[in-house]
Amino acid sequence: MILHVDMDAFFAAVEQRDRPDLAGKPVIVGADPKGRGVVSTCSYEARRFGVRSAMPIREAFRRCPQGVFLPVRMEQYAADSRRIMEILGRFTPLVEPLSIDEAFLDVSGCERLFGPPEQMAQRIKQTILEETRLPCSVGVAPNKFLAKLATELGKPDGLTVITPERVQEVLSPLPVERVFGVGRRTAAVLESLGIRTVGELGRAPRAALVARLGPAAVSHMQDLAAGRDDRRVEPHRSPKQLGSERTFEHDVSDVGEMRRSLLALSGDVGAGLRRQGFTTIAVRLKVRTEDFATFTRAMRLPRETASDRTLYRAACHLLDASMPELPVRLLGVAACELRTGGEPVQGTLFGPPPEEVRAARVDAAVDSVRRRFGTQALRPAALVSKPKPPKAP
Ligand code: TTP
Ligand code: MG
Repeated sequence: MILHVDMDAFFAAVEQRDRPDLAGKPVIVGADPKGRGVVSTCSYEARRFGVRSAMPIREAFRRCPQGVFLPVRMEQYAADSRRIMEILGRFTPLVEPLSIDEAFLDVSGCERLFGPPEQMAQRIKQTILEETRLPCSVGVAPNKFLAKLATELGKPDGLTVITPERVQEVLSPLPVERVFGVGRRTAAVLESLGIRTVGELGRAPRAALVARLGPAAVSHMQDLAAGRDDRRVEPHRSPKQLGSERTFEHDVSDVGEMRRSLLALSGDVGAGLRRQGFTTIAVRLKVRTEDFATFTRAMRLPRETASDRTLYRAACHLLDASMPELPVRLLGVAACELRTGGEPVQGTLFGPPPEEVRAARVDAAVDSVRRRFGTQALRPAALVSKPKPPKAP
């Protein structure tokens, strides 16, 4: 049996816990409501007004002007996340964190210690609530896909069990979009074939689907539609990527300004990699243009790196190679193929080239200054804003 745990309205719930006056109120966490960023998440009270994650924050303000808008306090959420993952680890070592607020647990064989899975799920919910004062939802099912689905069906504050006998009964009536990997475009193709529910998808003749969607996608979808999913819980999987992105105050057409932004973003990503002991072998650039069209471009690097400068160079290269339609609204840089336990960069005969060694030394020095004096203490000169020209006498 697999158990899936996902915190309810995570960032917003942390804010409501830390400020009891916000309990029961529409709380929206994200960017400045007058600015150009997006909603990270919102409380269930705000969801009644149609506010959703990733919605432009101004749209959220239009839908819910009485909402309480708060900035993201990532360090606090990360601290709560660590506590939650630690609690889960007391129940089984087979915990696979999926994101900051969600994890799979393989609970096969835990019955002797914690009773049947449903009882264990109840204890997990209760322990998390007692120790962090945050609500979560739990799903219990024979595999990952169904466990995550069970969590979603029960939200918020849910505990949903899908037993093997109930799989078809639960799956059949659901819209096809609930199947992982079926996005809007695939759903439209399926609809044109008269397929709207998971049950219809499971029964549809394979050949007709393959002609429109290709064999790999169809096998995947029909497996899930039948409730088949044999992915294991992988406890020691490291995160796949680490990125940073920024929405500009004003749409930007100036390439110099875009590069300065890439320099800052690469610095964030590099510092994050080094802090967590990762390197990356690939870099991805994300660009969102004025009309909200979003695209990404990635490249592999000749060798693993955690250096700001190497990340920055790759990001610039990707920007030059894919000059987007201007103006640009958002830029993001991500290290997208992380490695752990990489060799420390050394100047050996067959080691990395001298400029990489120098860059690593600079990064290490910068990191140690920032640890002592804060992240703003040292920045590339290009990012230090010029002093305002003196006023005319
Ligand atoms: P989710 O678990 O997707 O959402 P949630 O916990 O806020 O709400 P629920 O699970 O009850 O539906 O994401 C976890 C956190 O990740 C969320 O609190 C904020 C952050 N997040 C973003 O910053 N941007 C996003 O687009 C999404 C989906 C989440
Ligand atoms: Mg959640």
